[in-house]
Amino acid sequence: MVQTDSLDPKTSAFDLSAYLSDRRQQVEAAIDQALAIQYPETLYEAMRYSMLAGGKRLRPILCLASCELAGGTITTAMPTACALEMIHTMSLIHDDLPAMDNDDYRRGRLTNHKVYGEDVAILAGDALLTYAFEHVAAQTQDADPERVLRVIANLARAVGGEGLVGGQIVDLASEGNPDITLDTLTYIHNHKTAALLEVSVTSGAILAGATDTDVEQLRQYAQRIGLAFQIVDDILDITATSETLGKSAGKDVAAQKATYPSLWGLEESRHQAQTLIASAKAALDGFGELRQPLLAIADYIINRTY
Ligand code: GRG
Repeated sequence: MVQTDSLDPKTSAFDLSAYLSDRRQQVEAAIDQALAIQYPETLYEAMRYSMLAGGKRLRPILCLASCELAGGTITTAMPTACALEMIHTMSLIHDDLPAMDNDDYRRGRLTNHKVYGEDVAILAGDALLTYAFEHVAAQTQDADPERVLRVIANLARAVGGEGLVGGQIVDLASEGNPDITLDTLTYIHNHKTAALLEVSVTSGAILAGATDTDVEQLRQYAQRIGLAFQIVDDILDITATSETLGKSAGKDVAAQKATYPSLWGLEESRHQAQTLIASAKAALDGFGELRQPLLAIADYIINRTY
């Protein structure tokens, strides 16, 4: 539901910042509870260190919003929302390792391996990944088991060789080659970034029992915001500071990575991202008032500063 406390009392317009702040609080409380395990101490400390380090919580919020859009509840979607953040966070932990992007800062603090060592960071990532699936299977309430099974299968596909892992390996193989084609760059980002955003949106809708047609419309929305999100990420790597980003800025140029700005320039990259956001919003035509959060999140993606 679009809650009345997300409406600006003066204008009755949708108040995205109140909405995001409310959903972030709910997601963080659920993550805190899901990870309230004490032993083995170092493992859970490392998992909680990265999971509770802030972050925009975009993937869980998209999942909750699309579940509500399709007539479901926050309670039904919350275990999947938390699982999405566990998978996203484990991918950040592994991405920051010396064997991958080799980064010292993430979400404004030292990376997981800098604090706990590479061995523990790898295992904390592994534990988050596997726990994510257990959490969806064991904790989802008030949803037909067939829907839960579909969500688990879609999640696995979005994360594996046809998703994040596939995108990451092509990305690693392309490093130091600023001449890769637009098709390769788009493959990398559709898999590394857009796949998880896509499954965040479709999972919420599937759990709520949305029709196949509605799930497809939402998939169109998600694919477009997913690619726009990455174009903006590439732009921010050039235009923002490390302090604002909470991670090292300027890494793409330093690693001689092909990016959208390196292929198109900054202005054309902004234009392409704006076009994608407009067509993402158009994909929601016909969903009525409950599409307000997803429309506002699309605008947030293009206007974000970190
Ligand atoms: C998933 C099994 C498995 C392994 C990981 C390392 C790897 C394989 C994939 C890399 C995926 C990756 C790091 C993609 C980048 C996605 C991206 C744009 C992250 C930044 O997302 P934000 O801005 O971050 O939403 P916050 O911190 O706000 O959550």
